[in-house]
Order: sequence, then structure tokens, then C-alpha cells
Amino acid sequence: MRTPAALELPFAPAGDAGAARTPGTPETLQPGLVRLPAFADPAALRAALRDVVDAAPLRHFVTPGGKPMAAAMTNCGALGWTSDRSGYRYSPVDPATGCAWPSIPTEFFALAAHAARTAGFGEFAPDACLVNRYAPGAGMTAHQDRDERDFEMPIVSVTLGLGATFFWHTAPARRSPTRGVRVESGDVLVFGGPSRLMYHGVRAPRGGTDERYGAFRWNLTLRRAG
Ligand code: MD3
Ligand code: FE
Repeated sequence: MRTPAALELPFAPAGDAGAARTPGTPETLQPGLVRLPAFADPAALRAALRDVVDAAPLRHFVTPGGKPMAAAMTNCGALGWTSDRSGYRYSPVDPATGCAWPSIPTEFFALAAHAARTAGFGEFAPDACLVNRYAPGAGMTAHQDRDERDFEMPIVSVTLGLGATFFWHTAPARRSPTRGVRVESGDVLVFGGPSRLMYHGVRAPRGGTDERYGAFRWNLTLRRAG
């Protein structure tokens, strides 16, 4: 029985074949910020992502100020990032159901550990994976990620579907110069060390349709939160 949430999914039917891009050389954009072009295989992650959003449907969290966030979100892992009128926090349960989040699919976990190692960080065992789904016109304004317990751990970000421009401030202040990088489906960014607390955000994707992930940019953000 398919739930209404499952019916909203834009995933293409199985069996379509899109040409995978060739993985490129790791690129250090600034100390602690590494881009791994085409490091992930979008085709190999699609079924696992579908299972996650079937188990914990996407929703628009409300900010502490009361505005719904532009990106639809859900989580997998022991902890999931949430927001409501009382603030941002990591929760072991989905506030919509009171049930534990689905666990991190082994494909996601292995990808994140491999990406962190390839980017020059040590062992990385994420316990939280935030799924962000952006429609054209939906972006994320500049912010810091500081709800995690340990800022020594890197963060791994995986883009699937439509591409977008990721931007960041080059010093730990909002009023510092901005740089940007284009991220396409399968690209992975790893943030750590001196880049861990920098302000960052993402510009809304333009229109288009990805053969597997529909008219959306999907982002997996794997973190050690607890
Ligand atoms: C840079 N998500 O969920 S990638 C977020 O594309 C978030 O969905 C964006 O920022 C997205 O918080 C950006 C992930 C990211 C995560 C943590 C960072 C970028 C980061 C920490 C420091 C610098
Ligand atoms: Fe962030």
C-alpha cells in the first residue's frame, strides 16, 4: 500500500539508465573544504533514499520565528535535526510520529566514511543524516551548523538530482567575502577543521528534471551530532 507521501515522490521508474560522470580529482576549495566531483553514484542511492522518505515523510519544519523552511526535510540515523517554535535541536524520534527515525542506509554510511577519508579526515561514523529536498526557487540562507556536540568531526554533503550553487563565507563572520561552487548530482562536499563553522547556504536550483530524482535537488548531510 503506497502512502500519499510515497505518491509525491518524483523518483523515476526503475530501469532508466543515465550516464554516470567520471569521478574527478579531489579539490580543496579552502582549508577544510573539499569537493569530490562525481564521488557518489546517484543510481546506487535512489532505492535507499526512497525507503527513508517512505518511512519518515518529508515535511517543512517551522523556524523559531514561525516561518516554514523552504526545503522539505526528513532524517535518518540515531539523531535527526528538527526545528520548531522552540528552536533547533537533534531528536532521537520523528516529532511527527514519536517513532525513531529510520536507520542510516549502509550505502549512505559507507559513502560518508569513504568521502571523509578521501578528503583527508580521519575515521568518520555519522549518527545523523538530514535529507533536504529543494524545489526550484527554494534555497537556504547563510547559517552556521552548530547544533552538533563535537565540531572536530567533519560534515559530508551529497547532492542528488538537480544541481545548484553552494556558497560560503570565507571567514567565520557573516560579513566576510563570499565564494561559491557549483554542485551537480553525485558531487560530495566535505567540511571540517577550519571550515567547520563557516557560514554557508545554497542558492535555489533552476528548473529542470533529473532522470532519477525528478524536479528537485536532494541533499544528504551526514553528521556526527551526538
Ligand atoms: C558548510 N545544507 O542542512 S550542504 C544544512 O545543500 C545545509 O542542503 C545545504 O547547509 C544543502 O545545514 C548545504 C551541507 C553543509 C553542511 C554543513 C556545513 C555545508 C557546510 C558546515 C560548515 C560549512
Ligand atoms: Fe548548514
